[in-house]
Amino acid sequence: MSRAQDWLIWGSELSPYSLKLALCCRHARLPHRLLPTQGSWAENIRINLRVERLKRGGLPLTWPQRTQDDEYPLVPYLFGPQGENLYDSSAIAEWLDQRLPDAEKLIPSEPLAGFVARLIDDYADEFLLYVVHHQRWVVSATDNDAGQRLAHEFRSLVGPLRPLMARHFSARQTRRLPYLFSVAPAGFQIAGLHPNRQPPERKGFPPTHALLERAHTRLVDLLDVLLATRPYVLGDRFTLADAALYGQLGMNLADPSTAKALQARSPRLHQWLLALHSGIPRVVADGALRIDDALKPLLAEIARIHLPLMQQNAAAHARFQQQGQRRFNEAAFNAGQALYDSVLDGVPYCSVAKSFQARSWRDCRTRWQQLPSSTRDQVAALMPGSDALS
Ligand SMILES: N[C@@H](CCC(=O)N[C@@H](CS)C(=O)NCC(=O)O)C(=O)O
Repeated sequence: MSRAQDWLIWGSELSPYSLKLALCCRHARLPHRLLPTQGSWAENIRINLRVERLKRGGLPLTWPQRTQDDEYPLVPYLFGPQGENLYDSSAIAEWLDQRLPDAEKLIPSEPLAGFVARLIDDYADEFLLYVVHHQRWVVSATDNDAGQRLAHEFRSLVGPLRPLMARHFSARQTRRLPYLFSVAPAGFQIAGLHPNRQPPERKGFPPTHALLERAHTRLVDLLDVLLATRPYVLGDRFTLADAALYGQLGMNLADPSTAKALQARSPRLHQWLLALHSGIPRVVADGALRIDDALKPLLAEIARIHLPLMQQNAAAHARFQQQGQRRFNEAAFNAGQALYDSVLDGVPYCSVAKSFQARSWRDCRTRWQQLPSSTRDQVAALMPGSDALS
């Protein structure tokens, strides 16, 4: 197959959603390259312009359908040889499923397994991002080389400016910590770290470092136990739930302090992430899925953190919309607008209302309402707190 036939992912190994998307493409056997790192100078310029044209509405979006609550990210995007333009790693998984037989679909067609796979995907996309971004820029702040790795990926475009790009990107991601739910306690300092790499506190925002680190510890512990009983999260074959958890937790495989702690504390999970990072998922036995009691700890974690956070965000978003607020997400956060206070897992927090999360929660609740009542009962039996979905 010539390079001209390749599908192109505009993304980065630093991005959990790019890792997730690339793994889904490997699973679907879609021939692809990751740009800019695997692209030529000319290709990278061309694709970069294609991203900008798409964002400005100058090119048709193949999939998904957008709503006013969605926003285009920096990465990832998927571009096809026949002019296809796609974004959003979960939506692309849906799109890839069209080309997969039932027994290999990323989103299982069985109602119970399909719903649970999407719920785990939402939890990973909307909350775990906060946990792993914190692990990189706080817990692994002194030894992560993320900035250099990004500059290396963009070497064909930035040439001698790589060191500048590396520093700029690291400072940027550190500055964004409070927007991504990681707020330092007053006076928090990491010895030996440059001032623009010090994890920030924010006036009026309660600290959340401990909340995120406890959530990380609970998750890696329960996944290490779960993966001792099955090759993939939902059973004997790979699904979107695996891709989503791998995308987020796999991002920290390159962050030394977090990776070392993960290997020591959750060796099976660490090995599982390494295997997905370098390989193609395989179907084990007859690929049966098991939505059973073994999933209760993971679903309890989702009910403990993700469901209340999505509910609180959706309520704040609706409240601000009623008040005529039109700006949400990072732009509002940076302007000190659409901020709300609440409590998560017993910890007070302050955050900005996020329209894309309100949309994700709306879609999740629609899927819940469309489930047969017997399936809702099965979910409720496995996940106390599922009434939050009603
Ligand atoms: N829902 C999107 C999320 C993509 C996303 O949030 N990407 C991050 C990079 S990992 C981003 O572009 N963040 C905005 C920024 O860094 O300015 C997906 O699943 O693909």
